[in-house]
Amino acid sequence: MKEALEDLRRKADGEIDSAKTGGEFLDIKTRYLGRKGLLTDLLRGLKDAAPEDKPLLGKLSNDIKKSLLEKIERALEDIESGDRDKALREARIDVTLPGRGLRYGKVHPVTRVEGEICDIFATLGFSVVEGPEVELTYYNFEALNIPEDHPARDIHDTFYVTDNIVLRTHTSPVQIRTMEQQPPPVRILSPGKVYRPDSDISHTPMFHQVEGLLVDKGITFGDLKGVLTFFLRQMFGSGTQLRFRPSFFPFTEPSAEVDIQCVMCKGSGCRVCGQSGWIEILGSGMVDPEVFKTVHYDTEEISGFAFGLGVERIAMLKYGISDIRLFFENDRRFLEQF
Ligand code: 2U9
Repeated sequence: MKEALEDLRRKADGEIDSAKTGGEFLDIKTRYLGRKGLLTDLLRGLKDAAPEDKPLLGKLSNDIKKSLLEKIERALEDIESGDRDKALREARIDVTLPGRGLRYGKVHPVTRVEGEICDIFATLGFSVVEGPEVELTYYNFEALNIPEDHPARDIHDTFYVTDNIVLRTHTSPVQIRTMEQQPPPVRILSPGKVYRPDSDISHTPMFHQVEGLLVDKGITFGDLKGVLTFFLRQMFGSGTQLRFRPSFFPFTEPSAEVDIQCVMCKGSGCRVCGQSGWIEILGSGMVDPEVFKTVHYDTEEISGFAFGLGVERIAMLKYGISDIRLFFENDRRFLEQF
């Protein structure tokens, strides 16, 4: 039996020496040391050995088992760490490579144009005020002399929250709230989001307005013309030609819409200006005395003018954008151009 054990050790050592892959080593382990393995088989014959040989044979078979196991485990560990080294070598990081460039965010074009508008009026002493976007119908309509049956109050033109609460359709309620709280003179600008149920190439259900209000003793239509001419020439260039057209708004009397000469064709007529050579840019007028009465301003003492403009419309003209919806799609290819 001793020879059989020594034989087995030699054979197994030989196989271990020539094995290469993890699979081959595992196969040797099963074949020699497994439950039905060659060494296990031999050990079954130990019970028939002479009693005086048993301790020696038992020790020898244990030594063989231990030595084979050690060799196989060490070989398997070497293979594993070799695989690890290879994987690490292949996944090597070159720390000298330049990093991927960071993509910086930028101010949204609408926010940028809104800021430019406010900056121009700030040079004329206007200060910015803000107010709620969810507004009472009193401030959005009644206080602005917009009658109960006016089409602007229709559910097709206004988002109603309840019968007397709306999403503001203009920023004018901010001016009413300001006048309620302070006596004249007033020289304010109210920029912000407004809401109207409209959606097409030139309308979105939410857009941005900037409105202005100037109230003092002796304010005339001449002041309105001077301030708006200054603003538009700052915004679109000192040579910009303007025209004031009579119009109507419930909250101003008289009222005027202001056109600038088309920024695309310089007045010769194109698709953008509908061949007229002019583009409507803002609405304005002298504040209607009815509006002053609701805030208890003395219409014998003071007068004022107001104006309103759509920020997206100005941004579209400034940057030559033909569809207002592009501002709100958050497509980086669009936004990165500004
Ligand atoms: C008070 C009194 C009067 C604000 C005004 C306009 C004319 C106007 C439009 C421009 C494009 C709205 O965004 S738009 O569709 N606005 O034409 N807005 S006068 O008049 C006021 C405001 C507040 C107390």
